Amino acid sequence: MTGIFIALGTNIEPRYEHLQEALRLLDHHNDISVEARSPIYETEPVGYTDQAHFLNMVVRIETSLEPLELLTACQGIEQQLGRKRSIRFGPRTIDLDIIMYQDAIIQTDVLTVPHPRMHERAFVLVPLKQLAPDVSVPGLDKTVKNLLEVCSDHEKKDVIRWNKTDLADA
Ligand code: PH2
Ligand code: MG
Ligand code: MG
Repeated sequence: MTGIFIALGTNIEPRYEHLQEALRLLDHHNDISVEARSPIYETEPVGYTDQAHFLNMVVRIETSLEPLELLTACQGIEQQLGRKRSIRFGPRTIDLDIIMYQDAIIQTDVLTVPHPRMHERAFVLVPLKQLAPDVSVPGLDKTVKNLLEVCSDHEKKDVIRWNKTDLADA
């Protein structure tokens, strides 16, 4: 069984609180339970680089929601946390991306699963590997571990374990 995985990212303070609140709202949703969570990582922004560092993590959930229903639930949580969509790939209070939904391969205007850029993003693969190193990514037929092996060292060094105690340095 592949599992259902959601990647979380935030780069607007208070970042840790945004992660906590998103996890709370996910788990309190009637049809979603958070089964496992990765450690938190502090990561260099990818894509649009002139922005603050992110905190990223991945969770494995169980849900009776279909993928598009799950997308709606995730967007609802993003909105509750006050997300405003302006710059593509730009700063965000919270981003919840469905990265895998069991063995599903989905391509619609609003949702692509597995996430189309997950295979090249160390900020997704590093936390995902903590939960599911040997899961094969649908459509790519490579495991998470394999994908991370071919990810550039440059990308990987930009993903660093973060602890709540690091808040003291902020
Ligand atoms: N999300 C993006 C764009 N760039 N970079 C990092 N490090 N982490 C993210 O979550 C992230 C990003 C678009 O969703
Ligand atoms: Mg995203
Ligand atoms: Mg998103």
